[in-house]
Amino acid sequence: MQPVTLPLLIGFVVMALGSLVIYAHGDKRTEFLHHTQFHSVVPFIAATAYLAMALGIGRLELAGGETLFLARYADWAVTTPILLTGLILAGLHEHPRHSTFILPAVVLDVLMIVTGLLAAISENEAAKWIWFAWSSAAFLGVIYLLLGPVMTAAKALGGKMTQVYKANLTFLLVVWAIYPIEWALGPQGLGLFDAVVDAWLIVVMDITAKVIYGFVATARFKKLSLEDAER
Ligand code: RET
Repeated sequence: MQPVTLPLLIGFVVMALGSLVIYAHGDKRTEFLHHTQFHSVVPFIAATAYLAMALGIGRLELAGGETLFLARYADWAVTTPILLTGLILAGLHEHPRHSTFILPAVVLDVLMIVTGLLAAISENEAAKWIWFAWSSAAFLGVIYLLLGPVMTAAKALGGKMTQVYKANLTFLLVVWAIYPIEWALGPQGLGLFDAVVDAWLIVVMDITAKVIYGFVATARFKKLSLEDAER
């Protein structure tokens, strides 16, 4: 077994169990069930990606000698929009135009992941950092939407759901901000640590962003009454 396989197998097991635990523990009331479903489906998708990576599917050998896992970016491209949609729906549940807030956030988020992949596979140093900057610009767009327009609309709706939005948003922003920093320092970027350290760091980040965040986020809904959901 290659050293990089261990964190990938651990990722598979923790994500698979995390998905079950979040579903079992999550709120099943109709008004909150979609949050429980979102947060249990996210680690299920990640478990699938970790299984594929552990089994060696979608490994790309780059010109610089590093290995890139395509499944990682495929996982992020699908799961981060689900996480964002869940977060925005917590803030804007009863808002008549919540989808107009979700769409631009999801589009920017997918662009962030796709251009992050382009940065990772760019052989030219300048091109790599141009794509990194472009991906970061999309990330800043997502942050702006969450802290600006979505926050304003959530505050106008008021109620305990807005408190849940604020708490989940803080957790999400802190964890997500680590990804570009880790990427820039790791083998895809400045190369300050190797692929095995990279895989360990990412599995810890992914478990925090998906399983711990998902558990905490769904647990917060359990404390709410149905009136809180209706505002
Ligand atoms: C990359 C590199 C290019 C610059 C930026 C990035 C941001 C990635 C983020 C990923 C979040 C992933 C999550 C996964 C698990 O749930 C692509 C690393 C800005 C924010 C939350």
